[in-house]
Amino acid sequence: MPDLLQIGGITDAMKARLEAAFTIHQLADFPADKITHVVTNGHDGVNPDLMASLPNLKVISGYGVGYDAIDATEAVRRGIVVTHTPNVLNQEVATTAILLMLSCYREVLRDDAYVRSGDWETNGGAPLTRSADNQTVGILGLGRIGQAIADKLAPWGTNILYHSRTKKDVAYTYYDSLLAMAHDSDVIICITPGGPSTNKIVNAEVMNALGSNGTLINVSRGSVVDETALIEALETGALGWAGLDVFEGEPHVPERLRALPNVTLLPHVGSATHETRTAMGGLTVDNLLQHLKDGTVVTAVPECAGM
Ligand code: A2R
Repeated sequence: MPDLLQIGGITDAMKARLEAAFTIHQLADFPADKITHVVTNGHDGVNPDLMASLPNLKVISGYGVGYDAIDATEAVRRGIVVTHTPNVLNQEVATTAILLMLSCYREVLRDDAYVRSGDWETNGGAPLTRSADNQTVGILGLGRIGQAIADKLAPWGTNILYHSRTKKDVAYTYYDSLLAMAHDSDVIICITPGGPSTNKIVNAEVMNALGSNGTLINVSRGSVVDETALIEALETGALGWAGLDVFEGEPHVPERLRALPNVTLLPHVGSATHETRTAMGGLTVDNLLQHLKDGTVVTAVPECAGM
């Protein structure tokens, strides 16, 4: 059987299908020259030294849509196909983005604490919150997931703006400047890929433009937001609220961020439901098994599309 290197965790269902087709090796001990396939995830990816040490590697199958932890250009140069799991997680990540937005607007964490502490009984009704209806939401990255977010927000009477590198054929308002979009938005939702081109593009200037009544939601990658500037803006009130599923040095989250009352923090669970992870795991394995069968894959990353 061909040899597969497993990086990070996989589900029992993935393991069962992979074991039937491959000899699975773990990072602690693997025969570098025999490995032809790798299964990994968006967080761990494949580091450059490891890629260089696997002379017979043919496929890297990523469990997740983001592949910024894999150097796809270098993989192409080495003749390695990289795959990911687009589309099957669009709805789930969109739900997570909206969950964070609603949590910020309706102060879900504050009010939950209000009930649990007994304050409701002692002090009476909780302070009022803000309506999430009829807001202007700027989507940073109107791709597959960004579009799903826009679709889910439409029934809320939302005015949708978006910024991406290219204008799309959609009815929403395009901004070629993120800063200008931030000026005009009540909420910014980040859903671009990570990597050098988006590194810290949500900077202090963008947060100031979003303003003290503004809300920043990040379900993309921690690297997209300047986290130090974010903490500063939230502490001073230059930015009103933040809902974050991803962090610069995750799973480490700075103490100053954890101490803030105006944030909702999630442990990178954008796609983490049983249903969606089952679909993602299925596609991750399909890519590997199809390659064994006929040398093709189901969902190559764009850089590898022509291989
Ligand atoms: O390249 P464009 O114009 O199609 O825009 C893409 C946009 N984008 C950017 N926008 C502004 N500045 C950039 N430097 C930049 N780079 C990319 O992000 C596109 O609208 C969007 C990405 O959409 P998709 O490729 O369809 O990705 P998907 O499946 O929506 O997932 C987005 C990310 C993943 O890479 C993970 O990091 C995360 O969501 O789960």
